[in-house]
Amino acid sequence: MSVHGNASASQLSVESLAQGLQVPIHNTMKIENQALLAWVYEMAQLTTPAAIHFCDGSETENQKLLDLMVASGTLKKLNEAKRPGSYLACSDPSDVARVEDRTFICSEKIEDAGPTNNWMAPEEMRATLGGLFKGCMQGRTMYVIPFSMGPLGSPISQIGVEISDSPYVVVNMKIMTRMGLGALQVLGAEGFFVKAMHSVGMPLKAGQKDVLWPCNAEQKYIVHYPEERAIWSFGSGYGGNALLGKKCFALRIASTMGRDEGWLAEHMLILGVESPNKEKKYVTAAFPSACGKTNFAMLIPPATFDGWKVTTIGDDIAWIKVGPTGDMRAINPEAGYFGVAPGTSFKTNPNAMKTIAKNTIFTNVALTEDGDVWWEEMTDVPPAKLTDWQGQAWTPECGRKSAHPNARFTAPASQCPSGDADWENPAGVPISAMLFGGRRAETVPLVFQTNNWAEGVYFAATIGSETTAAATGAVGVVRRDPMAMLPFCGYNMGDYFGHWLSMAGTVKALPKIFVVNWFRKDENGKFMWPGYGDNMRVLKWMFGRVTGTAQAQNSTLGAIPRYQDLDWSGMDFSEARFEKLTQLDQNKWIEEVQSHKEFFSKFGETLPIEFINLQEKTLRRFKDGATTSPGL
Ligand code: TSX
Ligand code: MN
Repeated sequence: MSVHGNASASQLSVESLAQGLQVPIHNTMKIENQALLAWVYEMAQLTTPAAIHFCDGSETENQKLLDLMVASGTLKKLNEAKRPGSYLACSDPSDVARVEDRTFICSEKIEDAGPTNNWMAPEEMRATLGGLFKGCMQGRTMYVIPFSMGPLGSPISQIGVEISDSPYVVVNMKIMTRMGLGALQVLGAEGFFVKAMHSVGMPLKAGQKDVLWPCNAEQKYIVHYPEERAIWSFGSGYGGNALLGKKCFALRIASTMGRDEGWLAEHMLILGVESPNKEKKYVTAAFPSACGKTNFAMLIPPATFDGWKVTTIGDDIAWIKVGPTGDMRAINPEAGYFGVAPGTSFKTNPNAMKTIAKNTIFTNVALTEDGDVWWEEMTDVPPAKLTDWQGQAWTPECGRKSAHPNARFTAPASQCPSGDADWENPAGVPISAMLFGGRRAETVPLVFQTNNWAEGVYFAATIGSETTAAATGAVGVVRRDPMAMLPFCGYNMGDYFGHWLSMAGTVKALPKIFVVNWFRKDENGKFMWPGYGDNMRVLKWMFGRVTGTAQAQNSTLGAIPRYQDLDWSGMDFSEARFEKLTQLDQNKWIEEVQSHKEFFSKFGETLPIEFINLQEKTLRRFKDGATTSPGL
């Protein structure tokens, strides 16, 4: 029987699927969406699972799956007194991070993927994946996971359905998205959904014993069909490779939807800043990896900032649409935090530590003797004995890291103490400012406000971080990461820059754009700015720029605060040091702007002409020794 035969003579249902496929279906429910049922039918025929489970998203279902994985050894239950409702998963050592070299954008035309994405012709990729997925769920349960990215029913939200053979994926999607019956209800009989197909790529022959972390060491593919709005992921069970609502959908597919429909899907945190007189402004911020996005999203102001509050909407992704009044409205499409554990501590991020105090899934961290978790820099003094992420005995003297550097926590956003009252507002929050920054030891000042939208977009497109020895061997080379979207833009980044510029034509109240750099170093190689909570001083200045109360001086780049423009309460930071932290070195900036041209050259024809003009104008200003810029 095929889905076009008997089953389609009448309406498809979960029961008719079970009948047609001759596969047991756990957890039957009424599903009206015929396109969904037909797709599940087709995918089950392709992958031949031993059973199908339609996820309802209930607490009962969640606990059953957690118990199942504890019984199989995939999860360890943590000490209920110390870390209630929490679990530890340790992955295969070959499956610990996103695989960018195995990530593909399979648009019909190669130009639509652009110079920064891997591309393969859709037909060719379909043939490859058809072979890999054939029978790949043998001996496993196929989970059908309906989810909403964004609050249920919000006009900014989108529905997806992930099919996966990993119960670990289900329990993570339960935290990271609005998963289950609620999403199905929003989908309804006719609704559109993004198809997200996932397999760990390790079928089990009859009688074959499973491993603790199934994956495919030889073959990994993270594939996007932007025109079809479809995702196919094979061979990995980890993070963004497997939790397809996050990077694959909410960034790569959604950025393409945004291009087509006039909105933005961005790799940005969203936070609220509230003043003592309860005035509130929302800002987004894009930083490349290892800049502390989650820390900034959950920032706690210095004790002397009486009445100032920072509240968290999200730490990773923002979907931004033009609101009814012409402002930019942002939602966090996620419902949880999938954060890097190492480096997270009560010193660096108390709000994150409280968020992960319970109901959290940890992946690749170390296990303490009393059944709790630990990772590097969580405490000043490491425990005397641990079991490391690979299950080996660990002591502080052993010379190895106890947690994998990319170890993660998956925790419900609802548990974040700094959570904004409107973090689930279906209308989103109005964005007044957008911040862009990277790790730059030199050249880039602590902060500047760009002169206008186009110049802001230009500088956002040139942000980046200096490489460390570990990454490339070459130290101090700037690796540019436009809008922190280099690995996450689902289409040609030249077109993406053009899309950003075009927002000026549709948004009445454009956010102010700021460039920040928390990582400038002095001649001794020491960080000049203490960062963390003290970044509130910069946030307060930006708040003032938005509300019209903060002063600045004009510079070659835009508006830069003078010493007296920042609130220094409770802090000892000399004016001379601030001058050094914000000064623009003419020669370094000539080099910097010249290197923008080189970077932009890779985008060829698709690069907006405005960028070329701005590059030339900015370079001219620095070469002329101008200390001001027009247009503010
Ligand atoms: O997250 C960071 N932020 C943003 C916080 C709101 N980090 C950690 C980055 C790696 C994930 C930072 N590191 C920040 C920062 O603002 N700044 C720095 C650099 C720095 C590191 C240590 C010190 C100071 C600055 N220590 C002392 O000053 C004692
Ligand atoms: Mn991210």
